[in-house]
Amino acid sequence: MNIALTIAGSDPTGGAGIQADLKVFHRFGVYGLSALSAATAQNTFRISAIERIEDPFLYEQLNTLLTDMRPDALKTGMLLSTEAVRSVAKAVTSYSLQNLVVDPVILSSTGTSLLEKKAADIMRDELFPLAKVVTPNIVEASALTGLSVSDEGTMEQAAIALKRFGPEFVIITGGHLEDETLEIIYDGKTFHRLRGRKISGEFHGTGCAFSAAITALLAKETPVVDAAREAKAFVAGLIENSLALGKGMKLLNI
Ligand code: PXL
Repeated sequence: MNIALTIAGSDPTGGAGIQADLKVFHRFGVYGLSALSAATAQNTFRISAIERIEDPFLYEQLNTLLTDMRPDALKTGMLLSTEAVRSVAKAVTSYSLQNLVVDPVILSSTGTSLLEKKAADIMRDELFPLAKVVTPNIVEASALTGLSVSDEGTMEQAAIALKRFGPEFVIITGGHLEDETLEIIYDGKTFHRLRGRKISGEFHGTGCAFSAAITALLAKETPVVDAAREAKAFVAGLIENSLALGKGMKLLNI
């Protein structure tokens, strides 16, 4: 059985974070491993507190897992701190891990910071070079490049800028654009564009589900562009079937 690893924060709603990633891996028939990088207290409308996983406990989790099992692909979500970013880079390098998907989670959908400012720069400079795929949304792409990313042209500019940091593929997700959804995939030579119909509403965890689906598909040796296309269709299905279980954002029915 193929194995995927998520290194991410806990989201008690199950809509995002490590819980969502594991559910997505399961849906794709991939065995899910997980290492916790932070914990949040949250519901569907707010994050009330964040707890750190103090260094070196994240590395301890990774080292112990990886001396035993080898994931075919892995992803990062909320990492919170510089120390966590560096622990992931160290594990990926020490164990020569392949198929790293970096979802540079910077802000929650409710606006809480999930990555310290300095850690965002370190992630871009030290983790992006090790990545097969990075999946910033337009807000994250803006923070990581200093560009104001808001349309197809600026998404392309940001993809070119982020490719220079060394990932094999940059996928900028544009679910937050005005009237359509657009993902731009860039491999340093060619742009691929995935367009979709925008479904109105506030959905929690779409970025996590998208990057987790790509990770699961990479674990099964799917090529990146095919994986992105399939992941997008998967997330669109989750959005269509989303659940209003709480008082705030809708939860994906993973
Ligand atoms: O959707 C980004 C995200 C990732 N990881 C955790 C989160 C959130 C958003 O709330 O809580 C743990």
